[in-house]
Amino acid sequence: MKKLHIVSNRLPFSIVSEDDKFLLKPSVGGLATGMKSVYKDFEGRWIGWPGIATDSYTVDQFKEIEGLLDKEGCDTVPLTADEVHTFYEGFCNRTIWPLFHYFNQYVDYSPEFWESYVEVNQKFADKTLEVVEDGDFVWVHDYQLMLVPGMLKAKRPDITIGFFLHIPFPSYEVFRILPWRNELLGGLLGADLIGFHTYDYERHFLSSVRRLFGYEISFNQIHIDERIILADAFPMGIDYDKFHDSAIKTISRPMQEKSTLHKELEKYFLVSPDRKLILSIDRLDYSKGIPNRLRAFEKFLEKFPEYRTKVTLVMLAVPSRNSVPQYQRLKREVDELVGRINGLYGTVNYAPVWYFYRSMPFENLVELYSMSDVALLTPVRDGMNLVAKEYVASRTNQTGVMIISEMTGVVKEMGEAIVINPNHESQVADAIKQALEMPIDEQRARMSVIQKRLKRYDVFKWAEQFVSSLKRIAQIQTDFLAK
Ligand code: ADQ
Repeated sequence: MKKLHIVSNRLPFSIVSEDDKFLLKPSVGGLATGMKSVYKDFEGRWIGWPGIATDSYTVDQFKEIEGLLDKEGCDTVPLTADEVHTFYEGFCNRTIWPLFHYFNQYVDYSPEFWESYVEVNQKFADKTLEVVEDGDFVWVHDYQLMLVPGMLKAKRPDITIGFFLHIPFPSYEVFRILPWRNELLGGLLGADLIGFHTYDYERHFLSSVRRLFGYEISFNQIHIDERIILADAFPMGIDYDKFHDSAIKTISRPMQEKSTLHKELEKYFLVSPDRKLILSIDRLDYSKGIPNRLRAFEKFLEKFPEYRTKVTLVMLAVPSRNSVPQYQRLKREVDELVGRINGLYGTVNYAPVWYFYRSMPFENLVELYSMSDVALLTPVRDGMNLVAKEYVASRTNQTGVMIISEMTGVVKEMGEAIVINPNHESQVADAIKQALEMPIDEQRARMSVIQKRLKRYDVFKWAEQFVSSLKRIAQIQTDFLAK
């Protein structure tokens, strides 16, 4: 039987040590959920990095960790602390991430970062080559591993390779800035199927292929000698039922069983029943437009004083990439803005912004989603944005209003939301007022349409459709060669 193997930067487990023993903690992220449904069916392996540097452990300790992962169907790509610095923090997060999110001014073009990217991608490819057998399928994920498809294809033309990019593919005028653009594109073209969240990213990619390499492209197929490569859009979904069912449980739980957070939120509404909550949740990343959002909320309080003391912005930011200077600066900027708004508009028993700089357990996330009247998501650039989908899935009574940036991938599936330009502060301020005043019937009419759409195309469907396209391209290729 042909197998399907997954290759991603991170394995779907993190390593924890307890009483001198190592334990694996499964990841609960969207990718892990979606992938588990496909790779178990195909008896494949998951190849990736376990998130720890080899030099922090003894040889025996690392072997023990590899053994644990092996039992879970995972093959480990070991990385040293130096490689984590130059490959992951370097080329991935200081070169590709800012460039692909249109933050030109943040891009670091250090050649040593690039060299490390090539070496580490080769490590991932070599580990995958140890695992694959004749005619297997391999699904490579994301911007950390764009050279892997080319490295695999060069050694094993018989395998069928899929690649999915979780971040935007920028327009050609931005992509061309990168000194190693041809190498990256060449690496991607080792794949037989290249997937993006949206048709726009696919179009940008095809345009770069045409302009840089001049290959023949018909519709979404690229022809290179005897090969046919397919580019397509697969908007990633979430585990809709998991969020929806948890939200139902959360709401129906008796008071004594409610979490501390839930009780605190209920107290907030007790003070005055016409109080409203606006929610925002993201990693603390400059692509997420957090300062813009705070400035727009400040503008809203300034423009519409009747809402002061009545509306609170609950802002959750997960610490992210702390070693990169731009992230440290962003953290300071956000701290200052929150301080300024709370200083200006706060009272003894009212804080306009509740700011949490930490990760939250799943249960609390669902509580916040189900208790917030408005979700305010203002990325200046975002491949998809799963938070928007999680909010929608958690609205069990179909009320709630989504304000979403037009620069996200998810906006394509949310025409019924209030769509804003995140750089237009007064437009966002007006959108907040519109959301707070939207009649319940209108909220329900809009929300129910989005819910139906997201329930139908969940993360399982997403994975299933990618894999069936991968099989289809393998067949198209075989038929083409047989002619
Ligand atoms: P991210 O940039 O990480 O993902 P997103 O899609 O919003 O962005 O996913 C974030 C996830 O983290 C969500 O599932 C959310 O619930 C969780 N999360 C956020 N804040 C949290 C907190 N404080 N506590 C706990 N959990 C929290 C990248 C791309 C996106 C793309 C995804 C998937 O940048 O554009 O949607 O991959 O392809």
